[in-house]
Amino acid sequence: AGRERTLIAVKPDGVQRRLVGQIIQRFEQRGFKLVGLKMLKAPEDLLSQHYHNLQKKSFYPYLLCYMTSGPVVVMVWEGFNVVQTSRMMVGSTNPAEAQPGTVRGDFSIHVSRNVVHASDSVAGAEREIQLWFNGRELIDWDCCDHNIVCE
Ligand code: DAT
Ligand code: MG
Repeated sequence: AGRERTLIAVKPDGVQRRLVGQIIQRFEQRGFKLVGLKMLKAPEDLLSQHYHNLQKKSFYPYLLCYMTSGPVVVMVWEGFNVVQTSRMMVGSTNPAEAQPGTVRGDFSIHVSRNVVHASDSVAGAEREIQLWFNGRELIDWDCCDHNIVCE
């Protein structure tokens, strides 16, 4: 269970607003381990696979436009229960409903500009990690406090 992984991405609005450092800091201080990190301008075909379940939504064209408007910072974080915990740290999809203390609840106001992505299930995380990263880009390393933060 300690090796569960999830995909977290700082979306173009988060990069533009220079929130990357603060977002990384939240995951580090919570106790998770960074195992992959890169910045890229996401190609449209990658985004269409990433958001394959939303292609029929009315907002989908705007979503693609926003997600290709600038670079994203994509990360893989590892640790106990990281998928569920990071969804809580990110907050509700609609920032108007996101609790203060969450990334969206602290840094955003509108659903179309909600700063960050987090995988919503373990299976979804595995799919998204394979989509955004190749195996060589994910680093297996031992964090010295592993046995301190997790049994
Ligand atoms: P989440 O990102 O919380 O997993 P989702 O997978 O349902 O949410 O949707 C993906 C993204 O699509 C979401 O982060 C922002 C955008 N989106 C969702 N609902 C929207 C809406 N009603 N209007 C505009 N954008 C929306
Ligand atoms: Mg989602």
